[in-house]
Amino acid sequence: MRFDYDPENIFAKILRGEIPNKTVLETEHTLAFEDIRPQAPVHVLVIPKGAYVSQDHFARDATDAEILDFNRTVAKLCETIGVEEGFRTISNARGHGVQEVPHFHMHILGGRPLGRMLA
Ligand code: DGP
Repeated sequence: MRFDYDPENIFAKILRGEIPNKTVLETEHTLAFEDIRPQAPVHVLVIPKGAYVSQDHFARDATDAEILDFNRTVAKLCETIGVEEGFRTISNARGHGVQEVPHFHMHILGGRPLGRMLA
């Protein structure tokens, strides 16, 4: 699979500081910020700072340090953003996944019962 990263996507602009965001947590390789269209009381987006299009791109090509940092950041967020009673992570990819922003991101949703997604 070839992944073509568009450096003009909105999250690349957030990472370059060209548009504002409500940062929740920032580490060496990872940024977490509030989703602009929250679907739950807690809705945080977690993105790597590296240029990865989707989760499969990130998992294949990111360094071990980036992957570890990303996952530890998710763990830290789950302890601090108010989802002790449960949460859902979602990562949409490409057309069938209805991915709007072509920079890998993980949604963390919580703060209310989320309902069953899969039968
Ligand atoms: P998706 O690519 O479909 O997984 O969802 C992209 C999410 O990104 C969507 O929930 C809305 C959010 N979003 C889009 N533009 C911005 C923005 O400029 N700032 C922030 N904080 N979130 C954004």
